[in-house]
Amino acid sequence: MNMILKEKNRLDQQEFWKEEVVYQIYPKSFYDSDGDGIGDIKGITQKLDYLAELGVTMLWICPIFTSPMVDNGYDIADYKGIQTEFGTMEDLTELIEAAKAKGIKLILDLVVNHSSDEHAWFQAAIADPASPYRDYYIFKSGEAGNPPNNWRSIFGGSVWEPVPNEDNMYYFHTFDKKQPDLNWENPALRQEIYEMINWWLEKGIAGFRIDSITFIKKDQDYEDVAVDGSDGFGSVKVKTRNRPGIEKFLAELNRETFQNYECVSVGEAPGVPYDQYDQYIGEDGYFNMIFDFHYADIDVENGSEWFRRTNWQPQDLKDLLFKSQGAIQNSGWGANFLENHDQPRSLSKYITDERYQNEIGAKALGTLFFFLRGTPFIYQGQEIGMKNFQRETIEDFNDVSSIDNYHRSLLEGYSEKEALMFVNQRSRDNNRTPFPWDAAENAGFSESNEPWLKLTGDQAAVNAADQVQREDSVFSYYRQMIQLRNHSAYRQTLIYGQFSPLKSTDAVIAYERSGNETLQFFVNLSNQEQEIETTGEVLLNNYNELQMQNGAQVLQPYQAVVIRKGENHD
Ligand code: TEU
Repeated sequence: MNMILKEKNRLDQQEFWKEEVVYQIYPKSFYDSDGDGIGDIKGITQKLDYLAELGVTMLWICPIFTSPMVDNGYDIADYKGIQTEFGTMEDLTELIEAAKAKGIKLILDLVVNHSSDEHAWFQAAIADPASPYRDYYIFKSGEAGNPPNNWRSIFGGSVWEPVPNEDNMYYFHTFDKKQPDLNWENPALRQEIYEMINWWLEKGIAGFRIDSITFIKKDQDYEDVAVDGSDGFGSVKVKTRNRPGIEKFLAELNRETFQNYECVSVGEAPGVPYDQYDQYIGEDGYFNMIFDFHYADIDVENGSEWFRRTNWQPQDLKDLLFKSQGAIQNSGWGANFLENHDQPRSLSKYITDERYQNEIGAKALGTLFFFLRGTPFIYQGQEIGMKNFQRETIEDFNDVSSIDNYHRSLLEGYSEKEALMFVNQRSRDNNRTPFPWDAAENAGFSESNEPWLKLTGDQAAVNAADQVQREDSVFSYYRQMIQLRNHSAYRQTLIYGQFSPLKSTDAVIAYERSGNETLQFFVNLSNQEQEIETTGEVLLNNYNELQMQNGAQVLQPYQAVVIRKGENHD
């Protein structure tokens, strides 16, 4: 009984961050305002009308801080500086103000598992082993001429990099060698991080998405792990992702920063089992919400190894999605997404029949994720139905992990053609291509004809200018979904209503939200007709009609509908 009461209280509890619709911007690829081929902060400010028209209420901007850009800004050299190619602090202040005037808040990306090796702390740490900054990072001696252990970094190769000009000495990096991990065991380092976070919050940003935060605690034994690939290494995740002891760091982080502000904290938290969601997003959780990757990585066995592909079926996605929603609802609040800057395009990933990797498919997927319980996150380009590209050579890729996965695939015995196929399917560059604003040769992204990354090339078919003015476009459908969630009579139900799964055929994902209304959602994830059982008013439909055949309602291939059952009276 107590449990149920607690649940009810949680559901009723209104919070500004539960009501937002977030739009994720990859600044390098959004809009280039100064013609250097690279998107920038002013470019975002100039496109605020587009975002306001879509109806989003919050922007998450991927890292814009001073960086050598080895991992496109996830390698920070100065946490309080702005990368020159993105603009200046004044540009950011101007963006915060201009967005605020349109009712749009801003959150930034907080990357504190690691810094860049060009950060002043790391430079001091390697210049002098006696420096107080030495202990801001993780240094260890090698074993008989080998690195301290056999852990494989997320971007390939050993996690250990020899320290220049020192004998048998290595530093630790979970990701690229230019991203040395910060040593969270050191209280002085932790205090510097908290001070920096508070400094940003004082500047008027609405909060943070917190990068790779489940990696901050490393098993202190640093022992070898089981080898799991032909490269002779074992995944670093085994000993560094969501490990015992992390709870102390995360609770302290929250206590020293987020908790003291009217702000939102969204943790990137792959690897957290559902029975620990209470600690992460429960009443006294470390974060307001977290991203759950259990279903995002359905097509590959392990998020960072793209050659291990799965043969998933819609029923698997349904099971994972329902499990995820159940766990989140039991504990707190979720951050729902189809895409982000690390994932391929959802149309290419989740719609297995290529003929439906079109506007029908994009709207079906939109319906599937947007009305789940939690705050929806839309990734730039998803709202116009962008798809993956096909590159002919590995030379055309920029992303560090694409290049690593290509070589790892070859090492595992796949041919060059197969390796390229894996990378084309999963490359993080798929979602990082310059945004197609119109049908021009450079897609209106930049005055430069040489953007930093090749376009997808299909801007004639998929571009914002066309999408915005066409009533039946994916953009218009997203706008309708946002209107329905945030500005209609169903707002209370769509934001705060209870989630429950509905029974359906294997290929249909069906669920219900109930608050002061009851709404039902049906999404056919197959190219076959599917019968569903429902009655009520159709509020949203990616086809012109919902057909009846032999007394039953039948969804067409990849059809999605939202049905209003009616009002609830207590
Ligand atoms: O990604 C962290 C990370 O672990 C992801 O690779 C995650 O495992 C995967 O998305 C789950 O499928 C973050 C950033 O999002 C990424 O862009 C950075 O490259 C990385 O951290 C390093 O900062």
